[in-house]
Amino acid sequence: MHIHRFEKLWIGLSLFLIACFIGIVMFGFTVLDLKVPGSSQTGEQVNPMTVLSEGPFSTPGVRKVEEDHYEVYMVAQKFLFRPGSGQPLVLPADTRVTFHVTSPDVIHGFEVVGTNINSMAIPGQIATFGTIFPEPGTYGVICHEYCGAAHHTMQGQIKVVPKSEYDESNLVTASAQ
Ligand SMILES: [Cu+2]
Repeated sequence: MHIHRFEKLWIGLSLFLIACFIGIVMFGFTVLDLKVPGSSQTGEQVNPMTVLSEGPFSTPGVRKVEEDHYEVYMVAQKFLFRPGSGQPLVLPADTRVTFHVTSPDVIHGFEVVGTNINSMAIPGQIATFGTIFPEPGTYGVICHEYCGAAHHTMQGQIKVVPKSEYDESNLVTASAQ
């Protein structure tokens, strides 16, 4: 059977591209040890039916882990972020912050505009990631996964204040867990 040489060329290029894609994925999983969201080694699991009534997500907010390290337990739910909607979530600048985000209802998005913070909030799973806000300022938070009729209203704010002005009296105390 005669195959035109251009056709051979394109078949060859296609196979090469497919081999590259598979190679990159294999490289990521083996050498770089990347994980997909939701694999049991990475994401912590949580029961979406009880997440609002027990555990740290029943009292969402900011907790102090140690000096210069805070963590935020955040619930993304129809159609608000707790904390973040209504009143801004206040965090200190130039300080390590670890976010734990989950959803009790449907899939939501959690994006802090102007930063590289961009995660999904999946019922039953806890998305955990760390960041540092270098400068004081106000950041918008939006949901970027369509989650229902009022999805377009689902937004919040993060207010980053200088470390010296950070008021620790609003922290969620460990005993409230
Ligand atoms: Cu949403």
